[in-house]
Amino acid sequence: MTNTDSDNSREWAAQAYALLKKRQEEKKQELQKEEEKKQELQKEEEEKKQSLIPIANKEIIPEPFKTIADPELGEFDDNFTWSAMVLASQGKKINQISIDEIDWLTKLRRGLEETRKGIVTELLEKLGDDPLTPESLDDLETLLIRADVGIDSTDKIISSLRKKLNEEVVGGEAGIKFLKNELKSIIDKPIKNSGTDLLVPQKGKLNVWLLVGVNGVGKTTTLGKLAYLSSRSNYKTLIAAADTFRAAAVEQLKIWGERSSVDVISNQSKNADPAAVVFDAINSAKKRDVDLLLVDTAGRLQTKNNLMDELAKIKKIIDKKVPDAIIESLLVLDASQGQNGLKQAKSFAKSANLSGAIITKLDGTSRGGVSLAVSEEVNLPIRFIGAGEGIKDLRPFNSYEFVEALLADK
Ligand SMILES: Nc1nc2c(ncn2[C@@H]2O[C@H](COP(=O)(O)OP(=O)(O)O)[C@@H](O)[C@H]2O)c(=O)[nH]1
Ligand SMILES: [Mg+2]
Repeated sequence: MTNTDSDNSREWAAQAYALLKKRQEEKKQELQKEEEKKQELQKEEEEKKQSLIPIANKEIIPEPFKTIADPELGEFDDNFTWSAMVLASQGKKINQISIDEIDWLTKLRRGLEETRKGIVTELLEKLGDDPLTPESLDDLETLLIRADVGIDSTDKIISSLRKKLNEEVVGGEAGIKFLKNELKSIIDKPIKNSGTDLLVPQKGKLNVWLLVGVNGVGKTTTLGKLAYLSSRSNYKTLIAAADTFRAAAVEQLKIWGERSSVDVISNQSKNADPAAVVFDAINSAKKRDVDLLLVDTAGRLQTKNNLMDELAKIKKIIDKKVPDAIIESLLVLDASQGQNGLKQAKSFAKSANLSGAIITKLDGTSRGGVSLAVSEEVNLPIRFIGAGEGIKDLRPFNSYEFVEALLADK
């Protein structure tokens, strides 16, 4: 972005902020009116009942259905301006942006702060106003490796920067811009190769998304967030609780299911067969004309072979019962595990026939660079990213936004 662009965008951001603020005020007033009306009606009902029914028979009024609150519009600050600028530079119009989007970008940028500090801030501080030199490239190499970008990606980035340095003088800002393009092309490659820019359920078919990965990386949480995204986008959604090894897993899923009004198919008996749960879930999905079936799986690393056998068995059942189902096997990776996560990804990729990755816990890690390594070294398209424990803290992956957040200059 040039200076003039950024001045225009600031002006644009201010207009967007004013519009969102106005919309929020209007919505609040509407909600207040509705609430007043509801209370009046309830009062009338109450009075009617009191006069007709003896006290002992009085019905308990059910608690109002809890909806997920919209985020509040924050201050018109640097976070808002940056997020609005990122949206504007992707061609969004003022009336097309939402508080949700601003909220998410703010969260992503904040989450990647540690990784960013380790790369950009240090590099720019060292450079000052000087252009890049071969020595500063050595520094950058160390910084990228430290941020878990991985050796292959780092080599690629440094050698193309070196080539550029041989041809022309590259200042700090131009260097960052070049770096952004390099990172983006590394992340975009497996996405382009997959032929699908954005992973969404195909209408008219049963889509089955299997979430796989080792214990604790965030499979169940991610599945809950996906159920919310999917049902909110009007896809008929169902959850299969096929992690039958953890007693608490089913309960955990039911809570997530309730939050987004998505049913959970489970089998409470001890040591139930995960494939049997999937079998039941497929039957239900067919009966209900479900668009997307989300399958939670167990992640015991120590019995990896069993795990792989189980996954194969699950896939076999789906193939047999719904031959035209679209199966996605998504590896869930915890960004904070850095190179360890990368090792897991490689071992899963060898035996589990994966079609994509979901990176979680990008909030507050200094190892966010591992996303690059997953793209370059495991060749998996990143489909979603998670940056928090809330139901809205997961979004479809957007490489432009990710790289902008990773290398923002502040
Ligand atoms: N900060 C943060 N925590 C997360 C995120 N995703 C999951 N978690 C937490 O990670 C822990 C393990 O998650 P869980 O879904 O049970 O992992 P599973 O064993 O793979 O199913 C829980 O405490 C989650 O709240 C995320 O994006 N950010
Ligand atoms: Mg789990």
